[in-house]
Amino acid sequence: MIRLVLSVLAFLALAAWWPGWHQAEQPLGQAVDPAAFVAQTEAFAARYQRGERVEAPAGEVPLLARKFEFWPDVKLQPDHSYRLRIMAQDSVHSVAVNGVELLLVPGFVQDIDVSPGDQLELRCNEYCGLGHNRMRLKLY
Ligand SMILES: [Cu+2]
Repeated sequence: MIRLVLSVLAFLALAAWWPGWHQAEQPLGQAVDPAAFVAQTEAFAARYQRGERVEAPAGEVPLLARKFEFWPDVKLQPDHSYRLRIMAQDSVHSVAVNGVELLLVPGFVQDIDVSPGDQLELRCNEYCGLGHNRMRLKLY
């Protein structure tokens, strides 16, 4: 009997210790009203559109990840810092930049702070369809 108890305890101890069992769920970011965030991003893009690109003033920049682009096509000023606020619009994507990768899910906004000198090409690392490989955005 004692052996059975000990082996059950050993099993439970191993299970508790085993990597992955207690891994925190990947944070999804801040829950938002998706339609409101899309509207906010569209308003931002319309306001700062300069020719082909959107020239963002320093501060917060809302972005949408969707098949197969990060939108709008923002151009950051090289001597300013920004907080990118990104939400997936149509399906699950991800954003990888500067060695950080965040999962993007519709309805949740992920924040990424970027500074001058960072290597700033956003890319999606979550396969999202045939145009997935094109899903990149150079920010500066
Ligand atoms: Cu993708």
